Order: sequence, then C-alpha cells, then structure tokens
Amino acid sequence: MYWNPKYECLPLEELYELQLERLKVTVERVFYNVPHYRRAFQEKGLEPSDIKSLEDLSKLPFTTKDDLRENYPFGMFAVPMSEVVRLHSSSGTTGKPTVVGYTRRDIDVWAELMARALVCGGATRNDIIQNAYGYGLFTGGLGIHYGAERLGASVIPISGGNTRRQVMIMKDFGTTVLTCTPSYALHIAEVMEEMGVSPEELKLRCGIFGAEPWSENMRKEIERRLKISAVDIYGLSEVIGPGVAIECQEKNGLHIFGDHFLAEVIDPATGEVLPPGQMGELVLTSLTKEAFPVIRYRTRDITAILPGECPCGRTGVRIARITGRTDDMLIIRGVNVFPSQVESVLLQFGGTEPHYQLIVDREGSLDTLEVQVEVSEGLFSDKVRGLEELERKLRLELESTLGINVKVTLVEPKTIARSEGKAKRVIDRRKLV
Ligand code: DLL
Repeated sequence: MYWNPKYECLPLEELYELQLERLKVTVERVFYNVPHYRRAFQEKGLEPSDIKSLEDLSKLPFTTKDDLRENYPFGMFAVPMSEVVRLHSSSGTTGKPTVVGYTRRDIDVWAELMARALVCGGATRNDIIQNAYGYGLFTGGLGIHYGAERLGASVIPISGGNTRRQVMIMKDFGTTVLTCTPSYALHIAEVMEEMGVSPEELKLRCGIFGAEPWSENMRKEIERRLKISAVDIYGLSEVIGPGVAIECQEKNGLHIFGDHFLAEVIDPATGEVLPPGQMGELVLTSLTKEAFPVIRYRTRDITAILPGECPCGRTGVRIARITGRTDDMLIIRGVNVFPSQVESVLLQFGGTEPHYQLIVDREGSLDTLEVQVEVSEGLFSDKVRGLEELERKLRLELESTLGINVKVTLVEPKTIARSEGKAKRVIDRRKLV
C-alpha cells in the first residue's frame, strides 16, 4: 500500500519541521547559486536568514514560466553543468521551451517519488507495466520508467504510438498496468474494439493516467471500456516531471509528496494565498532538488487544496483534480470556459464518443464556440431525426453548464484526430487574426 510509509505518513508536526529545514536549505541554495533568485529576493529585501518559519514562504517571490524563458537554457541551474546528468524539456504553446536539469541525486529522488506514486496508484512489484508515455525530452516516459524499475515491476518501455502494437503487446505480454495520457488510453480502447480484442482477454487491471486535464466522467468511461481501475497522476517538468502528486485507492484527491514539495493555491489575479477548499492557481516549491530548484513556481494549473484527512493515512497535502490551466481557460464573451467542462457534459450523454474539439472563432466582434463531437458508430447510421435530437439536447445541456451559446456539430466516428500524447482540445481561430 505504501512504498515509503515513514515519509508518506509522517506525523504533521514532524513533516512541518522537515519541510522548514529543507526550505531553508533550498532558499540558500538558490540565493547563492542562481543570479535570478538572488536578484528577485533582493528586490523584496529578503535574505535566506529571513525564512524562519513555513509561514515565511509567502514572503518569497513567485517564479514564472517567463522567468525560466528569460534564463533559457541553463540560467536557472543551481549547480555547474558538470553535475547535471540529465536534461529534459517541455515545449509551451509559445516561445522557447523550458529546459530542466537533474543531478544524479535528483534522478534518484525522482525514481523514489515515482515508485511511491506507482504504489499509491495501485501498482506492485509483481506488475507488468506498459509505459506508453512518450520517451524523450518529455518527462513522462523516463520518469515513469525509472520509478517502475525502482519498484521492481517489469517495465515495457513501449512509448506512445503504434496503437495496434500496443494492443498486441498488452495481450501477449500480459500487461497488468497501463501508463499513458487519458486521451491515449481511450484511443487504445477504441483500437482494441476495432481489432476485436475484448478487455476480458487482457490481464490489465489498473491505469495510471495524467499529463493532461481529464474529467471524472472520462475516468468512468475509460474504466468501463478497459475494465480497469484508473487513477490520476500529476506533475510538470519544471517541478520534476510526473510524481509530484497522485491519487490513492480512495480516489478523492491527489496526494502531494510533502517531504519534497510545498504546495500553495493562490488567486491568480492578486497572488494572495487562498485557504483550503478554494480554487485557484497551484504554486509549488521544491524542497530537495539540486540542479533545478524552484521557489513558488506558478504552475498555471487550477485546483484547490482539499481540507481534511485521507483515510489512506498519507499525511501530505491533497489537491483536487486539475480542472484546467489559467492559460487554457477560454474567455468567450467574458465567460470562463474550460474544455474539461465540455468533456464532462459530453460523457453524460449516450450516443457520443469522448472525442471532441472546441473551435473558437470571432464573427464580427462576437466570439463563437463550436463544439465538434463524434457520434458513436451505431447512432451515426441511425435516422437523421435521432441525430438532430441529440444535437439539440447536447446544445441545451452545454449552454446551461457553460452559460453561453454553443453550436454543436456532430461529426462522423473517427474524424477527430487522435492523440498519442497530450490531446489538442481547442482550436482558437481568434488568435490567428
Ligand atoms: O506532463 C508530466 C507528467 C507526465 C505528468 C506523465 C503526469 C504523467 P509537462 O509536459 O511539463 O509535464 O506538462 C505539465 O501538464 O502543468 C498540467 O497543465 C498538465 N498536467 C500534468 N498532469 C496533469 C493531470 C508532464 N493529472 C502540465 N491533470 C501541467 C491535469 C495535468 N493536467
């Protein structure tokens, strides 16, 4: 049930003590080794010795993606390159990618955290883990891989893509745990159906899915189609990669490994720290990283810190499922819309497939939202009236959930592009003009 019960279930008093000790070390490390941090601290009149309690965290400056870009590629590293044994990078939608580095010890800590995460998510050393996250600069593939090896499971480093082969290997090798993005898991389920392979022929029992936002309804759909238990895993390259947080078997929020990361949720407009239960932007501080420590990194991910304890016994902070990103949030005629809200509505309806795309455009000065949704095979061959009725119902439900007018377009099965990694849910044509 636990990989490292001592630290995962550390009594809170001891956890806070450890966090403070590690925060002080991290603050010193960045102050003396990273010019950006020294400047940012000095602008606020801060020195490392000003950090005397965990409450002092809120005095520290935020770090943003722009800060990382301005210091591209290695300016935020706190160790000489001779100590860096691995580089990863994540591409944003605009500008330069972010480059992150790891010392040998960072890689070791990451493997430990990923082993913890896999166990928390339901894997054991007896599992055969098919790792269909992309291998390469993306942290998903290698992050999960090292954790699975540390756990002692048998890893199949298949990476993303070649879906028919994924299904064949899953069947022939007796894969028990699948790791990939939720959108790819669904695509694998679809290809399995095409190949006439039923979940009963597989040994698959568990899926550890993340790297993109997904809804509770999407979880149910994946669980139903693959006949597995699916958990949500969260992480980001800037903070370490996968392994920052994961759900346990209770599936009631994602546990953050508090001996390695401090989490805050802030109001993205004012920067004010919000109390548990309130939704805002997640801000993370690393406590043990050597090569690329981050202080109050603004993730742009929207969540809330959950109040109360989890029956599983892990003591660190829990966060709610990420509903979207501040920069993914569409503002359509002044109304905030997240793709995950649309997904949730679509999945409540029979007759559609959870493959969808939001197309935002501007007619004159008015923003428009079109939701393209695939119809399931059976229904598509059905009478036109049935389709019209479905379109109308979906439109009404989406309009009442989102609070704006929506055009729903039902499209033929398998016409929306499938992803092997992170799905592209939004086409915003407004930006092109
Ligand atoms: O996506 C790391 C990862 C790999 C996480 C495999 C989980 C599994 P990046 O490519 O840097 O790293 O993207 C990080 O992806 O800020 C979120 O916006 C989003 N994201 C990651 N996990 C989740 C999740 C990896 N479970 C960005 N739910 C993050 C929602 C997620 N969004």
